[in-house]
Amino acid sequence: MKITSARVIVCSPGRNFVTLKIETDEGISGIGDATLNGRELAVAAYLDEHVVPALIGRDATRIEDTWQYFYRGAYWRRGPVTMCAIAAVDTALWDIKAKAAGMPLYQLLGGASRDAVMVYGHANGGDIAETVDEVARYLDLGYRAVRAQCGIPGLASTYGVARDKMFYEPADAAIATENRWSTTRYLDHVPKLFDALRARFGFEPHLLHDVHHRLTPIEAARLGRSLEPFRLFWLEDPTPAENQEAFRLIRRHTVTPLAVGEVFNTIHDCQALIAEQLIDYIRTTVVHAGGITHLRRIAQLAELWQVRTGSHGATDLSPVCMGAALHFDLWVPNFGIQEYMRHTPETEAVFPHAWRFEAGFLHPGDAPGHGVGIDEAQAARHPYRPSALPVNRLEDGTMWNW
Ligand code: KDG
Ligand code: MG
Repeated sequence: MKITSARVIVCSPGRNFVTLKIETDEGISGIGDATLNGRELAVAAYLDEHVVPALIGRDATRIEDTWQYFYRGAYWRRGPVTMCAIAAVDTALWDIKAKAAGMPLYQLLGGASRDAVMVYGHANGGDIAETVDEVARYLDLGYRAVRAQCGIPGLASTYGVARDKMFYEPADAAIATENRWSTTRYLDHVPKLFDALRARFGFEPHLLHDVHHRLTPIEAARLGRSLEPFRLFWLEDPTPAENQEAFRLIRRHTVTPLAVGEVFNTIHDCQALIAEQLIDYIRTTVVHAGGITHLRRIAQLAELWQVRTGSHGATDLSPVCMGAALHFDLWVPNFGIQEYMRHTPETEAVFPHAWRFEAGFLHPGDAPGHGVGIDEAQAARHPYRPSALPVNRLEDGTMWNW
């Protein structure tokens, strides 16, 4: 089966998405997500200039060889732009192979390891009372696991707290908006939030929290310890993880489970964290970590060390990534949880999909392939809009991590 065309489709149905569509001489086509939030056109250009010309005429069934070709062949290994481009090719080729086999992708991977995939939703509010009410809303929708983020007294805005509750979109301006941050205010406030949540809902629902890379290792250790009475499912990205050794310090001080990896793009980024059992959940996902082919390697390394998967699934990961991730999740033996942020109705119209939500779980559906399509006429109605993620400064103006 030969690849006859490969096209990059950029659209913005409420937010930007980059999609690669690969067509073959047997009339079977597949799509892959290549969205890198705030840097979308860099990946689109990488695909157009350096990947698409080399795809034409290749055997669409040689997924592993194609992965190696673009990884080793670039010479400049790793990095988010390269790995997103490789992921898009890889996802589209798995989609094609599964369609050719007449199977849902999870069957090709080895079949279902569970009935459905537990997901967590995002509850957030300007203050504790509002966040508690939002968690209640998610529990009413059937969620078993909810991430809770809350405004911090004295800070005008903070990560994870949205104007539009169901469809949080942080990349909201062509030039990055500037937020202000105070670790002191944050560290004092977060335990109060989880105290209130456990008082209202007890210990049955899983509760999660994302620190979004904002603490130093010792501050992260303090937060982890102060949250222990509230038994979080996980504490995410407590400190920037390019310094993997930092997690040894955090681990020495707390048994709060840790989740890391949404900004990682290869197995090398997480190798020490996994092999030293410094984390409990690895958050790499299909689009940012080289597609199904590479994510499978990461998950299998993690399985050796009893680290479970918890793939990133924010709104900037398109429904195409979500569909592929759900097939992966249904199969992967060491599955933990899947993040699920709902997409807007405009996005859903562009990307019709087979997956379904029921009682806090998602199932990828049984359509052949990954079960997500693209309506190109709908996509054309939503042209690209420049939009950047915010930046963050300390109260004295020092640049900080957003
Ligand atoms: O593009 C950045 C977002 O994907 C990120 O801010 C979301 O941290 C995030 C999460 O856990 O969903
Ligand atoms: Mg996160």
